[in-house]
Amino acid sequence: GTAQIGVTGLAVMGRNLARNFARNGFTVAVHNRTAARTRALVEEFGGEGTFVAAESPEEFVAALERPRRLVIMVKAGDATDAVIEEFAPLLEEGDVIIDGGNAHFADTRRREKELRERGIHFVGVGISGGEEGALHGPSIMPGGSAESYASLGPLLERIAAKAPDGTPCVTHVGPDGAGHFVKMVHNGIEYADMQLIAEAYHLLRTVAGYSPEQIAQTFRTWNTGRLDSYLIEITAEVLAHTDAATDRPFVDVVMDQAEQKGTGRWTVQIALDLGVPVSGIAEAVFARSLSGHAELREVSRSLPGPQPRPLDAEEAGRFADRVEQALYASKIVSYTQGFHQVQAGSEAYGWEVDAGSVAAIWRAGCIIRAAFLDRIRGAYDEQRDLPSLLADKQFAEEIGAAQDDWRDVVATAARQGVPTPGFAAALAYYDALRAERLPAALTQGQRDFFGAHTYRRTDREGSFHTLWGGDRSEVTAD
Ligand code: 2AM
Repeated sequence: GTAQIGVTGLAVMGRNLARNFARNGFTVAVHNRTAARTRALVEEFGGEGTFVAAESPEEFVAALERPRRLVIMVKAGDATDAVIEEFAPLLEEGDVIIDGGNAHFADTRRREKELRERGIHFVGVGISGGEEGALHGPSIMPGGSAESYASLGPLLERIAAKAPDGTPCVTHVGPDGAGHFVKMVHNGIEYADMQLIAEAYHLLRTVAGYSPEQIAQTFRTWNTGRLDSYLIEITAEVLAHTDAATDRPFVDVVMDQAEQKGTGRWTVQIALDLGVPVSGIAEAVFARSLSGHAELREVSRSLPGPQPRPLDAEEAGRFADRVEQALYASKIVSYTQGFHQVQAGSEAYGWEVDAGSVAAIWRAGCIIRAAFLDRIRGAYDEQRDLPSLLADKQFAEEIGAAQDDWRDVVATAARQGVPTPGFAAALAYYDALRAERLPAALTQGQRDFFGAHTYRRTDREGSFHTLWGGDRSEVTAD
């Protein structure tokens, strides 16, 4: 065969990815279970490059040069396993199967191991950027063996988004499931970013008394500063949009029940397993879930609370500035938590993920792309084993400078009855980390009291237990 890459599964993501490869000069074999989609792709977009349309799996495999590189773009889950089982028997040693779906990294680890035992490389690739990204340049997070990356990397570098400094937004994240893990955390951070922006909007609307159009303008201004990001930019677009049918702000006619597909939930589930405090991401997932409980909200609507009193124009302007500080500080915390999870996953699975490279490939192409990520990359460049983003001097200084306003915003929100779980959780994380002593000491005492779970002391090595039911003397445990 002559095709350097093949794509099977030609729904919109697969089709756009295939077109991206073709537009970058690669010969692309294309295949789909239902051949009509394959024909439609070549008919509509054949002029963009060189496609080899294959009607059967055998034809598809035969169209690929060796070692074969075969990208699967089907719905994550059983379909992925079905397609792997369809193609794996047709492949030879050294060939590479690439899963570009949103697989759970544990599935990717299982598939990688099974296929490795059959001599086939399996690369789970996180791809972010949606349909547009797939076509014009996504952020690409490949796992799998270093050997497979040597064969695949040069192709991915061509189709990936380019960061402002020109570097492609793709790197070999680490072995087996590392790519899908990092993509999962990316989505978790995305949930947190979106929740924080939503809280900022809610505060500007209720406390500052701004209209959606005024808030759109505020976000546009913020987008020229340190919050410069894709999500802030599209938020302004959404807020400025008017519903054609009612002539009302679009945001006022949309049902206020947020949905989710699952990657945010996975991030939190895995964080719980790894013992990583990703409280901001968790609050974002719970906020979506709470919004969807219509009956619960209905029966709670009459519960008492303060009536927010809108501020005058000058006060509102000052408040908006404080919200910007709160949003930025909370965002630093979200990324601190997300990168903690990346590093914890890397340690648990022996991936040796380079956090700075992860920040670097999120600078363009993906949903959380932001000027901010170049600063995170810089922090890790300066200190490769940075234990926490908050340990970086610049971020520590910035969050310190924001903290007064941040506290004021959280306090105002509580007083006026505006829910800000993201801002508040981020601030609690910050203060817990700062604390000289935490009440965890008391928790340990309680655990020892009711369950003889023992405790350690600040002044001596070892584990201890107090005879709470007896004379309350202390004994050495273990
Ligand atoms: P289809 O066009 O034949 O439905 C997204 O659903 C893409 O994945 C589609 O291209 C779809 O093919 C393909 N797909 C879904 N489930 C599949 C399966 N079990 N086997 C092969 N292709 C599948």
